[in-house]
Amino acid sequence: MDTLNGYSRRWWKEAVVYQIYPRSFCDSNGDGIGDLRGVLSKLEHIKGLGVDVIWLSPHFDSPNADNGYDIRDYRAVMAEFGAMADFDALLCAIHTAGMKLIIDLVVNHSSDEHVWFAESRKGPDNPYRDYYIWRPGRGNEPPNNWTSIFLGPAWTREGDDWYLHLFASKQPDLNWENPKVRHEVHDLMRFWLDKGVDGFRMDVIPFISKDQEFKDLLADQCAKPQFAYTTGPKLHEYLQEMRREALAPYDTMTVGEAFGVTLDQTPLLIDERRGELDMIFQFDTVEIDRGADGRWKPWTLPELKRIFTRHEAALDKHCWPTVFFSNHDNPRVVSRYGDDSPQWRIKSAQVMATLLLTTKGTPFMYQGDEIGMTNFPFTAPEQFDDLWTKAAWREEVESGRTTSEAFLFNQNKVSRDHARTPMQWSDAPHGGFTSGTPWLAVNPDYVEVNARTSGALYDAFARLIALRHAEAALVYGDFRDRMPDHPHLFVYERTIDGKGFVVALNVSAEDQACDLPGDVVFSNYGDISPALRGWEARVCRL
Ligand code: TEU
Ligand code: CA
Repeated sequence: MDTLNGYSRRWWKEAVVYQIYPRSFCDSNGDGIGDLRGVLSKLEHIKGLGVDVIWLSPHFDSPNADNGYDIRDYRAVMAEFGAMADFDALLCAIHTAGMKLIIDLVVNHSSDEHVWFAESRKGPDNPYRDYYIWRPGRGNEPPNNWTSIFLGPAWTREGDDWYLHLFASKQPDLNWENPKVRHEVHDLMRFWLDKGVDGFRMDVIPFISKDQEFKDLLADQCAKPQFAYTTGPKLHEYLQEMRREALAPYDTMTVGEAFGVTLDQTPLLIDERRGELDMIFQFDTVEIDRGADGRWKPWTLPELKRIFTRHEAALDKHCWPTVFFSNHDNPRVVSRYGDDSPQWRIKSAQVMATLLLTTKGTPFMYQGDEIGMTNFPFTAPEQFDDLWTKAAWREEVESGRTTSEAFLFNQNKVSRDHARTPMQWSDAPHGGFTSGTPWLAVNPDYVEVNARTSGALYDAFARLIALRHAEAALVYGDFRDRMPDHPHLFVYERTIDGKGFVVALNVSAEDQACDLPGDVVFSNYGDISPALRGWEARVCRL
């Protein structure tokens, strides 16, 4: 097998992935909702970055309790997004443009409006009863103390029994213990693979196996139950079966959303000799600003840098990491890790782009990163769409435990809706996203922040992606942090047998002295100075 620096060479290790949240990307018909024709109309914008793979967030028929992460029919396209013919046309155009498409596999749970659940809830004798997880309560109390990630009990009562939902009550968990359920999943995977999709991003996949004892969470597990929900006894058996039964005949890439998986557990999911997943998303970079209670907390650069060193040490050459700072569940990169003031917005977003694209692991960028979109300035609870935020409002504010000011302060830091406001294509009304009324308000900064004003950032992405594609050391090279304790500089090497690059990032607005080689292959400043200037990014050949 072809190897480089001890790694097996794979197309998905060398790829850069661009995530689309279709609802908010581009609306082609003026109904205020992004759609597949809209995506098709913007393929040149994506292709121009040089990305290799598009990941499409759920495009399936759904009542949208959680914007498509609650699927009613796994084989149908969401009506607002178009028809199957639009999906086929999009897939064909993506392949013609030399890119690949991965889709979202959301099979820990379905919608409660899925026909399986409509049957299942009819009663204990229904043939679909065992497609979901029903248990008797403890008197009038739920079967155990498990809580939903979206707050409140993870069980809802219907008749004498309760059904399990680790997310919203409209997202009942599928019963993977039932072989019929597993066959259904393999079957629907083959349905999309036979159409030609190139793989899957798997939603909360480590939650699929449940310990059948359904024991109570211990007191110290309750604040972050995700770490308990990923330890089901048959997880690895199910993933190996999925690889054999569904994926094996196809040339795919898979990436599991590993919410609640520790770094120690990671090789069990991605070691290539085990035949489970190709990659997972590890949550440490995006949880750097979350406290033990899940609320926002300040973070420091040395903490962020340590994550990269930890990954390098924990994952051997049979494992392949991912890098991401954004997705549809997170605030905007530039507001969170950079400086979204007019003076530094582009430069600091370029620094984060440089980190994303020159460190170890397959990089995942999210729509709007390339134009430096910022967090939305939320001022009132009615502005939020996310069901999680609405649940938090009820649980925290309506109960009197938190003031609305404190709630808004925190949500302005952490809300998932920051990522979900529509793409800002131009300074036309609603940022050029729609000719109608957008389903979620466009960020009011669209006049200054849009695809037309942010070319310098888009170009930096394109140059960095081209560089990564040209230089094997930026993909397969070892990672070494040169100054782990420096509070403002992130300076690291990417080398194979001592040859490669040093990347220097100034994560501050002030000049920072730094000794670097003179052979500069990327810079976000027009000239080279002895010190690194505010939010300067430089890549030098060693
Ligand atoms: O996310 C899992 C999930 O729990 C995240 O929302 C996580 O809590 C958050 O990123 C922490 O900051 C997946 C999807 O990505 C999300 O959009 C869905 O709402 C959820 O599963 C349920 O399907
Ligand atoms: Ca539309």
